[in-house]
Amino acid sequence: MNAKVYFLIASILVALLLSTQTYVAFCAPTYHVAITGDDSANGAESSPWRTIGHGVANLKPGDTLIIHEGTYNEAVNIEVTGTEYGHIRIVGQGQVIISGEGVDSDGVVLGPGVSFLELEGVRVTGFSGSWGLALYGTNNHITLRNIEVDQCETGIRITVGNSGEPPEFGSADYVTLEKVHLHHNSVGGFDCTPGPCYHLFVRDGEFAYNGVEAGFGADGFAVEIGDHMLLERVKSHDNQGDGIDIGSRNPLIGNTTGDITVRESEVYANQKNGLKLWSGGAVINSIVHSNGLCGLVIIYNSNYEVVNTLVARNGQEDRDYGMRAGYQQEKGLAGNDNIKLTVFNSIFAFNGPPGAPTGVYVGKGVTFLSDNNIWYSRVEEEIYLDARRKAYSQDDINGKALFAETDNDEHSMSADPMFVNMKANDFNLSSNSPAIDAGAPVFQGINAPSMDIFGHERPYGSYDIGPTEYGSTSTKTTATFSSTDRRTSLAASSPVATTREQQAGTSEYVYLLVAAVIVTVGLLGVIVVLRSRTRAGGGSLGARAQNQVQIKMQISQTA
Ligand SMILES: [Ca+2]
Ligand SMILES: [Ca+2]
Repeated sequence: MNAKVYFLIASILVALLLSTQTYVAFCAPTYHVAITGDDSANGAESSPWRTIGHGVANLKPGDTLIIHEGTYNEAVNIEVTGTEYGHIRIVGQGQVIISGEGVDSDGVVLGPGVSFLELEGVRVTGFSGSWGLALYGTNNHITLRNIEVDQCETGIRITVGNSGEPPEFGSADYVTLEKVHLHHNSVGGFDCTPGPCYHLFVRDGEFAYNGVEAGFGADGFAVEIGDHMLLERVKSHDNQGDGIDIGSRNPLIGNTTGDITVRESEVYANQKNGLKLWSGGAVINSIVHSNGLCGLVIIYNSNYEVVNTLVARNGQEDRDYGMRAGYQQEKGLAGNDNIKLTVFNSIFAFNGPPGAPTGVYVGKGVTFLSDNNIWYSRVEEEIYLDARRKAYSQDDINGKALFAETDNDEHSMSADPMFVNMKANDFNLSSNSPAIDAGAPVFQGINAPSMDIFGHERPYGSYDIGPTEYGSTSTKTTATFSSTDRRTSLAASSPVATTREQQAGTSEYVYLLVAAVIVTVGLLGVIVVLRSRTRAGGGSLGARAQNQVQIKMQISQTA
């Protein structure tokens, strides 16, 4: 290449790099909002702004806005977006409350197209007729961390539009909720209606006491359409509707990967069903108990896995099943004639009162694969297989009649799992529990998880049945996202399943790599120019170029 052209290109690249990305990555300012501030100030720590809305409107990619302790009585419309290398961060310090008292609009809104943004450390409360926190659509790479939303109509709403219709402003992708607590909202806790939500990660969330004033079945956590979802260490309880309800109106059923995982989670005391999966998914190391209707509901055609999970004491009020798969009445968008359900190392116990239907209902269209489970709900009708129009009793399970007829449950049993104190909701295993060491390490090619619901190492001795591993106390250091723990399809998407710190670290790494390459190219350009000058005896253009390079190199060293 012509040396001068080479050098010119390199110089332009270096200049562009210094003027934009460097600024974003290393020089982006931090602004401040405080209740003692003034919106005509400059937003510095010593002269903060007064309103969050004004502060947010002044942000650029890479900026951070610190909200200082206090109650802010305003709706916050966020219309500025970050970029891949310049996330916008809005961070509450101390107890920050965004109050909707007297405000008649949604509380905190990420407008259409707002992406690469992180919001953390705020409580949104009192937007009583509106959504507390909303992503209106076409939002991606959003992290919500340490957020509490209460006393609103819906806690967090993602996408805008009516159920069953396309979203008004597009989908939401790569949304992470960490330590989000949504409670006492009058309609629902978390609601992605109409959706879709793709790549949704929820960790350490709590969804409780939502919908209690609505008088109808509002769920703690609901996604109407979506795929690639991971919920871990989530608690959804005491909601008026279902605890967790995923994929209820998914028109892509049959085409989705069913890449939905709920693990190390607790779903209990919801008025309606515990956990409803409409379009595939895995339930691992989880507890579903004391829900008014059915504990675990599996509906449309897809693959489902239930592993090391406990389903207990559901359907007491409404005489329902512990689990039902492919229930005939649940028809609608898609079929229930081709469901694959694999269940192992799990406990189904004390579901339904005397006189209730069977412990578990398995529909005609379900390919049911089952082993190393404890079935202990109904003496005479433990498992009903609709394809055979036959209920299997506890004697059929223990006497191997079920195994002889179906090839299932060779190593399963009907026996009291011996919880420590179920009345007090303590579902740990007693020392004499038959669940201890009675599980399998692998079934149908699916590995048992290498930790239990507490993050303790599994197995301890042999694998236990249920979400806990008796006697194990050592915490796994890599508690989550071990590819061996997870389903293959989810492992394939694992690069996105990172924490914000990891994402930021990756972005910076990529940025530095790009910078290093460009600077190297620039240096090569200098060398080529210098060598060509030596050969050619120099020239005025070369001398100017050399000066430019020297100046730019000085800038890059001090940037
Ligand atoms: Ca529901
Ligand atoms: Ca064990």
